[in-house]
Amino acid sequence: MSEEQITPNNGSYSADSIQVLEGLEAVRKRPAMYIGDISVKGLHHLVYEIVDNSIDEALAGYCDHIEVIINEDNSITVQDNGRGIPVDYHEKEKKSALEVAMTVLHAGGKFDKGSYKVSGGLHGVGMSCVNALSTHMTTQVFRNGKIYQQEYEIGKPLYSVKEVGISDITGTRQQFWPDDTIFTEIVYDYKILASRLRELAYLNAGLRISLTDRRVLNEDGSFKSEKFHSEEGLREFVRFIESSREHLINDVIYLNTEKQGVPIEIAIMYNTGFSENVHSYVNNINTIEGGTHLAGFRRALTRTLKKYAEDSKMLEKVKIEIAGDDFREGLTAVISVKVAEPQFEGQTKTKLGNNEVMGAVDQAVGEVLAYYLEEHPKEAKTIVDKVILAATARHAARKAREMVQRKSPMSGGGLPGKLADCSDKDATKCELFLVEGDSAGGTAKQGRNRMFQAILPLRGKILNVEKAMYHKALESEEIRNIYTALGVTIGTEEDSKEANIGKLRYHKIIIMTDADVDGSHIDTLIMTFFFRYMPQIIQNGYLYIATPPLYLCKKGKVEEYCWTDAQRQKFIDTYGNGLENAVHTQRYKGLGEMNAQQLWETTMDPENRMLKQVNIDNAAEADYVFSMLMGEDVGPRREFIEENATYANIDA
Ligand code: 0RA
Repeated sequence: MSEEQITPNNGSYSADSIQVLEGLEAVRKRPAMYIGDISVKGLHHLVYEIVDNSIDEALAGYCDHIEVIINEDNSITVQDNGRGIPVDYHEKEKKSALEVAMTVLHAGGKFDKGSYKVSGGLHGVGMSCVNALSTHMTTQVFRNGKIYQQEYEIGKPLYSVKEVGISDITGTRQQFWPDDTIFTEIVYDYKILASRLRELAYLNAGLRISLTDRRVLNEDGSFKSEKFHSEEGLREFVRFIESSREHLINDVIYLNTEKQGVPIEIAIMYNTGFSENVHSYVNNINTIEGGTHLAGFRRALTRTLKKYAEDSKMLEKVKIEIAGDDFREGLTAVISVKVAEPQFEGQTKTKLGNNEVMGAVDQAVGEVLAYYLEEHPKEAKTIVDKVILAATARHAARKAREMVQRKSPMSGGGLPGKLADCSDKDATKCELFLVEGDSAGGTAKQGRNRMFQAILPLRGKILNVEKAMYHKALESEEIRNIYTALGVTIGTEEDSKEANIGKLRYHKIIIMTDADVDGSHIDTLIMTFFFRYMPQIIQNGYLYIATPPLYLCKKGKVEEYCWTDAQRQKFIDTYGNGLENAVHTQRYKGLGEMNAQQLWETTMDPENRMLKQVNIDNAAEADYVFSMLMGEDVGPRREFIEENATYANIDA
């Protein structure tokens, strides 16, 4: 189809139209520039772009319900009960406001000056991008008692906005079909959408969001569906994250205010654990690299607690220096600020740069925390006691850390004896396999390509860092071996968890364990370790999980590895005949049952292997999941494992 033919408004081929088409072409030529990537992430990002517009309408006070539907054909419908996108005809533009919003890049808000537009996905590129990346899109606006409609193909209107009916509701309804010539994956994942929508519901108290999956029927004939709604906002969010942890104090310290024009909402809890888990958001975007809002929060927390402890003479008998870190052991908090013109910096563009926000957050937290401590002397004492304990433990940890650092390759102490290193020294090419058990480790050492693959066998289960104090973790030999093999120093006093990523000796760290329950447990322990101690490794996409096959199927000369029961059944259906089939399939219960050649072919050879990259879509939810998996409560853990296990049940 030529561009002339689909020019809207009966072929009045204006300069505006050409610009529009060029804009949409740019999006299709470099989609990743606009939506991050063209894989699963980008695919789901399309939904967030559309939902964000409805959230803006909610923040403006005109919308309290957003409905998201995954349709049978993997298209997405988003409907809100806001005012509806304006449809007035623009004399100058020669088209309706709706058409401008749907076809002109960055149009969102152009015709909406006075309003407070702060929401917006990571890339904040608006509905026209989604439109450009969809084979088809239909927009309906419910407004003025009428239903208006326009449809598009790869961003180009099929007709001018028209009335298609009457209605007494208001709102906007969008349906789009992602373009499979753009995206490498076009099947929506319910869990990914649910996780983000749940987060959005917590971040926007009072807003009702529903998600329905029309591809999945419940037993009663209804569609799989969930409703997300939080009246208490961040207070409930922080309780959700903390639900598997033992609380140090029962209260949530909470503030919801505006300072220097910056709306600030913060919820704080303390638990009896040892890690700091602060999740920060700017305009509903998770700022995983932190920034000025986080800095202001930390500054106020340290100053206020320190002053309270000094004024109440609790520090008099304490001989050691108390550092910023000590105030944040066992701290879980969610910080959400709304910034009119956010400046995002950092590697992933999720670090807030606006300086004015630091002072605003500092002031807000200082005031509320000081008031809380004065009003709650019992809780205040409990917190300060924990801070003192943390400082004491930190001194012990420093000794342990110095021991590790003495042994690190940087200081000439050499690599762990169990490590079989690779010969290449270029970290971007090198891989480190963390292998369950000495025996599988031995096989991996024989099977590997020693140019770029290093092997570190781990003895059984590594320490559960979720339950251990920092210096205890550093005393564990397995954990020290991982640190020294990676080549990273363990960090400085102020920011002891920040590994020195620049010194990392491998850019692929691959966890290789048996495909059974114990193996999954070890995967989780190692992931927990990285998530808590070196999150940058996950954020940079350096952490992977190997997937060894479950079966080797043989019939005559034909040999096939199978990763699932379905693949095995297919082999039997193709090559088998009757009952003897089970003699032809060899089940691998562990890595150790494969010889070096088999392990290389199936699990280690970059040409054939399938690696799962570990990434954090939603850090707050990951925080909850890790504490739940590693915590005391059996119920939620079993439920989670039953719902998420992917290995065949080989222990049965
Ligand atoms: C601009 C102005 C008005 C509403 C909207 C935008 C709007 C956009 C979207 C996108 C998805 N849902 C939406 N809901 C509303 C208000 C115009 C008025 O009535 O004064």
